[in-house]
Amino acid sequence: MTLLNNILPEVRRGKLKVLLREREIVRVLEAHNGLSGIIANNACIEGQSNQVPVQREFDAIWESSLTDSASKGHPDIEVISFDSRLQSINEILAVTHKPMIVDGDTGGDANNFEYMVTKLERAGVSAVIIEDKVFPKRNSLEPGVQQMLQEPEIFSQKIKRGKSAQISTDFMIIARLESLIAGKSVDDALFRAQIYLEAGADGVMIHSKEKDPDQIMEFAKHYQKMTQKINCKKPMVCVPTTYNTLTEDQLSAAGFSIVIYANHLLRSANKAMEEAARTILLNQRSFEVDPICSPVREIFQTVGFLEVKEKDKLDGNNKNIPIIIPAAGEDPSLSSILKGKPKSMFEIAGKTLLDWQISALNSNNLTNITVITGYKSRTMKADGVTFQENKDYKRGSELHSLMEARKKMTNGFIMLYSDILFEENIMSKILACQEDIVLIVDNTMQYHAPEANKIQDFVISKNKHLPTRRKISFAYENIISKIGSKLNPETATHEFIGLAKFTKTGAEQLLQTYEDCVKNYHGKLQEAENINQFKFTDLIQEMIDRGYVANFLEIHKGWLEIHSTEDIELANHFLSNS
Ligand code: SPV
Ligand code: MG
Repeated sequence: MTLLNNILPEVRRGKLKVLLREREIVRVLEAHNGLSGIIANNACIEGQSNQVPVQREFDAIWESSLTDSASKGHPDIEVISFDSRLQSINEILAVTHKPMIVDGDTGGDANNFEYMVTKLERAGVSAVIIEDKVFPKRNSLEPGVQQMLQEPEIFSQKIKRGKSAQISTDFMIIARLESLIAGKSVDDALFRAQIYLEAGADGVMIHSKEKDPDQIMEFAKHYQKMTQKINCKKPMVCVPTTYNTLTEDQLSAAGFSIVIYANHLLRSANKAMEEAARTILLNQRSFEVDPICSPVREIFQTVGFLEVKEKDKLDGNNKNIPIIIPAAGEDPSLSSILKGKPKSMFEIAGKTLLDWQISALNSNNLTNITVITGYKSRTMKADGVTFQENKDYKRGSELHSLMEARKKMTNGFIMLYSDILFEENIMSKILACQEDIVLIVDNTMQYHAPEANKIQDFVISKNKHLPTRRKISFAYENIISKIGSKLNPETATHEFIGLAKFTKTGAEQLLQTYEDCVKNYHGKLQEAENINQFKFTDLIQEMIDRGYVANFLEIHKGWLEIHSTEDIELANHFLSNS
């Protein structure tokens, strides 16, 4: 079941009347189960008409007695119970959002029909069509079958009872004229049509099994006159299964408001199934049948399995995804303030920088936090985190500290610089990203003069999108082409804030690239003079150069890097008031 087409019954029910007001002709396609329902609901073609782009789709769904019965392996003789029909109807309603017209066969007797009306109306069906034959009816298309018409008075009484049983004004009861099917005249059909309309029918359906549309067209012509005469303009429905050379435009011009393609999904599936079965028998393998089969993945797509997979992936990715905070280095630029403490232990507004980070993570249900320590390792304290020491922190960059926790990265992780404060919603935004590698970047850097002595990680986006207030950036544009602290700030589009997420695949790519660089490179690499100085941003640039895609998620506020006394003052001010 796909949740894409979710709609409440009362919202769907009224849609047919709206369509009848708005469209020249309402185009309806048969469905007999959930899958065919999704196909009827979602089928769409796009093209051009007089240089104007057009989109064409079906407006509504026909729940056919012929195809519902046939899909259950039964003949169309009212042998399938209404409960079983209702099950198919609900199956289709559950996965579609377009209005549905139900083929109600004869509707049973007046009492049966009242129950049918209330159940269909409550389910969200927009209309039921009942035919003026005697129960149990026989399908109309087969020649040589004896067709028993119902007395018009008895049938109109059933219509009246149905109309009085419905609650909403949305629901329609359409009377189906079987005169031509039973070998009677156009006049008989017209005579009955008038009686049924006067009994309260919301429209009529004229049926024929002839290839030649003459009788149907004649009926249509006289129907217009008759409805004018009795001042009762109600929609006319046709089912051009046999006279199918007429186009929708021709039918509309003849006065039809609804055209029903009544059995085509079942018939086409039946033909393909027969052929597939025979082809396998013939070849004793299924290879030859592939061209007439949808790929399994297409079915998965149709029924929402790929959507489920993505959601699982997202949940799985984010379910307590490990957070790794490399906090091993010393920051000599703030030594006078830090007074020998690691920066993470510096107190701002009554809490350490690390505790502020932990709170923002915990409020996003992220509790699997590893902090890589180095400088003054033993003074690092916080509840609810794992400390892991990088004894060799002095020899290398923050990247090598990060890699101390590589065992925790394999199923995906988030890397967070130890010196940034951020609002909780930034973390929820990155959690919602589906790309394999996502770096959070700020797009306001060009409004600030570069700070002296501050090392900033600049980013150039692939499309060099310079942010302006009105610009919308689309997901596919959010790709990093360059990253590094030595890029010219004037050509940079963003600044990396020190927060990045890797899925399982992203982490695999990162680790592979890192290991390859450590093993094979000793001299200068990206902006680093040697492998010891190889930074996180160098590794990302190396990955980009190797063809991996690093995406970015753009923000313009909600974070602060603690780098100077001004930053500390600012943070104190904001956090004291928060
Ligand atoms: C159906 O689709 O079940 C119909 C139309 O009633 S027909 O089969 O042409 O009678
Ligand atoms: Mg039928």
